[in-house]
Amino acid sequence: MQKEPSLKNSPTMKEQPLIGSASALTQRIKKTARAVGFDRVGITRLENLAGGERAILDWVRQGRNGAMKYLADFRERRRSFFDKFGDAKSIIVLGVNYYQPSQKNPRPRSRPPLAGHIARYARGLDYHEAIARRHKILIERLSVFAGKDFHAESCVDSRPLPERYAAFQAGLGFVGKSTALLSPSFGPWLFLSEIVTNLELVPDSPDKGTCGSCSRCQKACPTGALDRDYQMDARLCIAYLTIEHKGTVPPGLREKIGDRLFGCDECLSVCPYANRSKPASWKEWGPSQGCGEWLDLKKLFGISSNAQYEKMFSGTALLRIDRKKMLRNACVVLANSGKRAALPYLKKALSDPSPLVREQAREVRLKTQDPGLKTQDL
Ligand code: B12
Ligand code: SF4
Ligand code: SF4
Repeated sequence: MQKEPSLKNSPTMKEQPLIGSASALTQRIKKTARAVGFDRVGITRLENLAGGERAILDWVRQGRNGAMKYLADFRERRRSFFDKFGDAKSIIVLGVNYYQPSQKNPRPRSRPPLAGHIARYARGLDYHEAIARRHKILIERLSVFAGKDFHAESCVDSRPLPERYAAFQAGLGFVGKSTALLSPSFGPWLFLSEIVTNLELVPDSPDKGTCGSCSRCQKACPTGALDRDYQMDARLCIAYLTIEHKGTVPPGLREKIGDRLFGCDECLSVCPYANRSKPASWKEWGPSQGCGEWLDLKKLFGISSNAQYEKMFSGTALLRIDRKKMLRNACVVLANSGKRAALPYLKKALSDPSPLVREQAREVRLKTQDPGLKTQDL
């Protein structure tokens, strides 16, 4: 497990400011980023993002963003971010491997009898926080040698940047038909983030990889969300339905969610590039951190308030949603389990304080794996 670097270990001010070419500065930045713990680092220029920005606008025009308003507002958010920044020139694109092998038979984290599956990216600690902490260290270190006018902004997920496109341009990998950025070294299991800066750096070349004739992800997607090459309809994606979607899960999609309680990894797991995975080195994604692969649905129904939910999942990405959305998802997974043991929890959900949970419990129907179970049992 890699030791987390600290500000204390950073180079001292005794170190001389670098006087040299953009190429030497670029190399030094890359070396520093690797020392801070980033598995992949590449450089692109602001003007190289135009293709990715157009793709987002076009995608939103087709309504494929569903209710994700922050993507509908992309153009305005981008303008405001870069106007405020002023002289942005280069983008340092960083990749962090988050792959953890599925635990075979761990105790006490084995699969509970009524369990919901958590996508790999959310099993450890919240990646936004973990990556932002390392960005802070990296920016501090860069400011020692990058010159007195150095200016940088940290971007993890929420800034108006097409992160996959930026990573493709910076040579970290290529965008597959699943829409994921596939790294030749780590497959699809890379978190992406960027440091936007006013430094003149030497850009890398875009990655040349392709999917070829493969279409495994499109065939494996349970809901048909990958209906076009390199583009998804987010309204159908289980990651969207379990995290971003606000109402009850529409019939027809509910059943396809299966046991997925938070996010979905199907299109990533079937990808041939997934075989390139290596266990992550950041302790934040280690097996002793976060919530792990399975959540006990019975325990979820014991959470009576948002405050209790926040306390239970503090520091994890599960706080991207609140208690009511988590219990909505749990109702869907319970119903999909088709198990008689699910009934008491669905009955409890019918009188939950949240209208969303009550509504979802009413809408779901237990699958009839057990011939004795009838809809009226609810
Ligand atoms: C909104 C969003 C979602 C939405 C929509 C996803 C989507 N495919 O658009 C939902 C909620 C469904 C989602 C799901 C997931 N997400 Co998400 N998401 C984002 C977010 C915030 C914005 C993405 C966006 O703008 N989408 C709009 C589309 C149009 O843009 P795009 O996918 O970025 O790129 C398109 C174009 O640029 C163009 N393109 C780019 N390069 C190239 C090259 C060529 C040759 C071509 C033809 C096209 C092309 O095609 C791409 C696909 O349409 C980003 C962070 C960010 N700021 O970028 C994270 C991000 C994309 N998500 C991420 C992750 C981890 C996930 C999940 C794996 C989580 C999970 N397990 O449940 C799933 C993966 C599902 C999937 N197959 O994409 C990572 C992806 C890392 C990686 N290695 O790819 C990101 C980058 C977050 C991060 N900081 O690491 N996500
Ligand atoms: S994350 Fe799941 S639902 Fe979404 S596109 Fe991939 S396989 Fe389909
Ligand atoms: S599964 Fe095949 S088509 Fe899909 S992203 Fe991976 S290589 Fe590309």
